[in-house]
Amino acid sequence: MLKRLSVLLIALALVAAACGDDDAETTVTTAADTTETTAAPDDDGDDGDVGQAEGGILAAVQARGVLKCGVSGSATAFSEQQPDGSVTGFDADYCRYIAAAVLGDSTAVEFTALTAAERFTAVQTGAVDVLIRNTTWTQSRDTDVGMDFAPTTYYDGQQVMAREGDGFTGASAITDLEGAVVCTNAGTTTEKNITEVTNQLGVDITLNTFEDYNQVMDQFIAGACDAVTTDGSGLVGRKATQQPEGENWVIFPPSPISKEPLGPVTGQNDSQWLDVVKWAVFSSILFDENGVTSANAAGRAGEEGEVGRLLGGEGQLQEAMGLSPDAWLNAVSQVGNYDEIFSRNLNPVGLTREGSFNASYLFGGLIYAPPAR
Ligand SMILES: N[C@@H](CCC(=O)N[C@@H](CS)C(=O)NCC(=O)O)C(=O)O
Repeated sequence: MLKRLSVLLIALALVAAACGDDDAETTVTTAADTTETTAAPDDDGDDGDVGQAEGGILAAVQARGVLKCGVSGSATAFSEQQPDGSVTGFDADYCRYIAAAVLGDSTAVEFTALTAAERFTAVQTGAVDVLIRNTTWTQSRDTDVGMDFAPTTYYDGQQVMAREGDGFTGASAITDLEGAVVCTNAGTTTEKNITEVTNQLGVDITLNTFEDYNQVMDQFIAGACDAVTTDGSGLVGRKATQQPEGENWVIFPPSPISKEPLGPVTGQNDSQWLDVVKWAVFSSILFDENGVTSANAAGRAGEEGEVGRLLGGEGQLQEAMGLSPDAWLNAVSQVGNYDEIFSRNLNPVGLTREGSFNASYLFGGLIYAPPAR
């Protein structure tokens, strides 16, 4: 049933600082803040659902036939632009998973490389439909900055990387950074955490921030930074790909200085679209829990119960959310379940699930999805 909703859009005021970061003083006024919404009663007599109106992002993606996905493009193993222009990685595969679910084609993705500082403005302006870019779920981003967060796909935490030759080890502490030049990228939780933690500990560092992480690493390799800091996964990826012969980079402290739950992001107040992105992630986790893989999904479609429902059989729920019954079948067949996506992209740089928060709850981790029924 079509919902009718007349929405008077008063200018969407995007007062984003030049770097578009998420500091409290950067006010991003969202449609919801400046909109007078008249929800006309629709045919079923309710008030109409804000966010499920005609013209939401789901309808736009279906009409366009392409998903616009914002990624980093230079985050090792998460989203890396290859010389031929293709984008590989864990985050890139989640873009493909959503495209396969919504459009039946995992290749129907237009990737946009975004710096950390650009990313939320890109969501607000509609330049991307979804942002999957090592993005930490925080209170201010979820509220003031105008974002909505899908479930966490990677539980991370911030650490520091420095040279063993400078006296650092994997057991080093933040206090060992006294007097160091520490570098990171702008518009991140990273710069705030390191500032807060060093202030709390009374450790004197010089923090230099750059627009993108390639610049940060160039400065580190050139010796202009004693240490770099970001999400642990990013440091592991950079060490695996950029550590020069004869040098040993060490990552510390053993216990990260912050929580960085990373996952897909949509613009706030489009709950139908958020549901699609959310359940795309959940379906990939449920397939992992149930041993449904890219190789066996088609053969398991006739099963009774949760697996059958997810794969489009009797009792399927995909149609009710605006997708085709075989949405998740297409996604898992073309891209794989959570474990396949994780292992394919992250194992090669040394990131593994076992014993980490990213293990399934069945093995003591935090990767858990609500039931599909
Ligand atoms: N998770 C943090 C940090 C995100 C971030 O920028 N991470 C770095 C390291 S993984 C990155 O994506 N670098 C790649 C780039 O700058 O393109 C946040 O959401 O603010």
